[in-house]
Amino acid sequence: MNAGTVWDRGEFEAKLREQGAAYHIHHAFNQMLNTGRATPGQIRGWVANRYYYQIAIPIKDAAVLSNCPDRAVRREWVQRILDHDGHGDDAGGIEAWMQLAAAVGLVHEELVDLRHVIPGVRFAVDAYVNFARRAPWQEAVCASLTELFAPKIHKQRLASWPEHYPWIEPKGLQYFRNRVTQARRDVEQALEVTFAYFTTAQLQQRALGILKFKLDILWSMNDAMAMHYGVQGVGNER
Ligand code: AHQ
Repeated sequence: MNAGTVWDRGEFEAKLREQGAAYHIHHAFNQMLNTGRATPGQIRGWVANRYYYQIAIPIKDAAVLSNCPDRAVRREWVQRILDHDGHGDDAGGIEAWMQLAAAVGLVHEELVDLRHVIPGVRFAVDAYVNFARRAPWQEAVCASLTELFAPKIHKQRLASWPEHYPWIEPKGLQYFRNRVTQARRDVEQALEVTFAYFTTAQLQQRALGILKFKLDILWSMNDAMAMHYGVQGVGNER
């Protein structure tokens, strides 16, 4: 607890980064995926369920924009929507996720009709979108800071999937390649907003609680997928 004292930027960022211990890279389902123990069925289930998260991100980001009166912030934040929906010649991240789905053997129809999305994933994703709709826009920005930890998980997939899952066409992994740099850029803006808004000891504790909420969203998505598709391997230390 920082009862009374306000952390400076460095201390505050360090406290945010400490929360990485609860990031879903440590979840048994993700560890199974990234250590080559997943079956094609489990990988297809993960891709189909994470598609629901991916198509929710632009909706979530549009909710942030709709609550944000600051034009300078909106000018930067809007890039997130373009990254996913596409813009000009860039087909965008949702299209890249469709390439991933095709590469793991999902038929386009069964991906986009969401037939494989399990209740726990749907509820967790909807909780994130609804949070962004009703919370102060700065709190929704803070929630995106789970991306502090995202480059590592994308790089982990890029390093391990080709070796463990040679049956997945390499171009299917383009989404992960794109996100390594996009996540880093996203985090820069989200940290600036967070440092500028969460300026008291109490607000900084609120920021940690918001990040924990989003970490729990990602964690519970993996819990639901582990229950539904099974998970072989290590337990879930958190
Ligand atoms: O592909 C991901 C993505 O576009 C985003 C946007 C961001 C947000 O606004 O909350 N978070 C996020 C994440 C993506 N991929 C996840 C993964 O494990 O592939 C990680 C996730 C995140 O760390 O929040």
